[in-house]
Amino acid sequence: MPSGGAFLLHDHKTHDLNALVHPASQFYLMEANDISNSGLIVGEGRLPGSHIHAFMLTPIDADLDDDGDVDHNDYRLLADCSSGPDVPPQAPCLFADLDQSGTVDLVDFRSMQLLLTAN
Ligand SMILES: [Ca+2]
Ligand SMILES: [Ca+2]
Ligand SMILES: [Ca+2]
Repeated sequence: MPSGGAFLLHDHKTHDLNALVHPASQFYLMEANDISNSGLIVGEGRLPGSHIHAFMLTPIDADLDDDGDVDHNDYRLLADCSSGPDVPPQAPCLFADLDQSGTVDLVDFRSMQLLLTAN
């Protein structure tokens, strides 16, 4: 594991941005340079054996029922829409595909777990 990394300071806690990257991605975030008002984060990183690339991280909105928090109700909505690794979500469940990967699967559950704000 290379030294350094990209971190976000939020609510007096340090979050390792590399822990939030899709597990299947081998992209390593080396440093975060800026964050926009809407939460977009830009910085530099690289793939194994590759040159340095700029990255832009797009925040995931896991507040599925739009009530301002991410809790068990949002989790239930996601569970109801879970389609498995190779099955595209049906129209009413498109919102549950948090990472826009085309399926509602364990990666979306993991994303939501990281974002849970209440229990
Ligand atoms: Ca909610
Ligand atoms: Ca709620
Ligand atoms: Ca997904």
